Amino acid sequence: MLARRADVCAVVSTVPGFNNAKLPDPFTFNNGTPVRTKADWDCRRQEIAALIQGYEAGTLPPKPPILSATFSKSGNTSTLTVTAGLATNSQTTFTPRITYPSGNPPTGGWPLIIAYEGGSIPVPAGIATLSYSNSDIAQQNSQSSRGVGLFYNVYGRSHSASAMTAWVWGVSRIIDALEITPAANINLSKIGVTGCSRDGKGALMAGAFEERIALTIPQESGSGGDTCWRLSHFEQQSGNQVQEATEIVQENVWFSTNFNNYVNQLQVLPYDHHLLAALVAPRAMISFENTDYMWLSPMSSFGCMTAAHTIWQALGVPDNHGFEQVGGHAHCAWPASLNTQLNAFINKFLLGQSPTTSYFSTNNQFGVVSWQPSNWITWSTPTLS
Ligand code: MCU
Repeated sequence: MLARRADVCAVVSTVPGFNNAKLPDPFTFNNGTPVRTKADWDCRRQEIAALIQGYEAGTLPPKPPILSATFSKSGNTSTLTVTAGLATNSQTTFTPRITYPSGNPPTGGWPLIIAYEGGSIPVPAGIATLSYSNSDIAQQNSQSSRGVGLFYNVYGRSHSASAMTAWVWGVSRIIDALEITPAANINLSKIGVTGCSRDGKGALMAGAFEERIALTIPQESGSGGDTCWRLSHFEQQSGNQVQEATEIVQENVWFSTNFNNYVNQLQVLPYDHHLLAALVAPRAMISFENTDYMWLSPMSSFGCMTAAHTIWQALGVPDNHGFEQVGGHAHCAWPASLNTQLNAFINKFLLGQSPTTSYFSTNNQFGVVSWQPSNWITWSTPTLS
């Protein structure tokens, strides 16, 4: 783990005057100086995290003063009771279920996958699964869900956090709870997170902002997830019917109300979602996409993750970042053809094995557009010392 350098990192939530129609350079600080070392990257990472909160996610509150947990077990299913809040009159309790494998736990406890709304991937043997009811933490039905859910009972209905940011807060409180609950017997260095579609967007956010997550597995997260806003806009302009920022802010409450101010001027955003994914690095991530649904914005996800991959390359761990994009299955239905890639990431990063995780591919079925890297990626990738 790199040393935290918040004291010396110039962290701001906006960059006034920024203007770039191409993808912003991961390796240049807000003030124009280059990112040369891994310690520089740690600062740059903090810059990016603040920008994403500033423009589109709202503020992610830190660990609150009230945090307690209890654990009860019945057969292979157990309940973790998490209480978190600011004061006794502003706290909340939620009770995620954990399903354990049978048999004896490995030394250090069970690996765990936190699955947004239960998840949609086949979890292999030997891994515990926590079913995370993220929609209870922050509802996501329509615009009417703004400020509704357990998170807002603590922080108030008008808190700036988007639903996805509130979900990250809930994941972090679950991990806080596991830390003080040895009876749960979870290996805290072997925690993964997954979710599909809207919950895939959320799983990516959790991996980005919660550094205790070892493996992030967004599935068919589409626009607002492992796609870039600028690339989705280009797809739409070119004739693909994809989801764009302008639509997504009207559909639901996944983003802060502040993001409404930027959806028609994406070039002023000093980040795009290649830098959201970059927050996960050097930790492991593999995202899965489905080209049968143009709405998911397929060129955008491949291009965006290709751009994000340069950060893992710069950190010397390119095989910690995978991407797989196929068709031939319904939205959020898992295609068995991707079991090898999924299991490789789980085996390596949650089960401590040593398979290859060099998986990054697409079927290139991008409708009327194609991915032209030189139109979007303007940086050369350094080797960070
Ligand atoms: C791909 O995720 C979303 C999509 O962004 C929405 O526009 C649509 O309404 O719902 C998708 C989803 O969550 O499907 C389950």
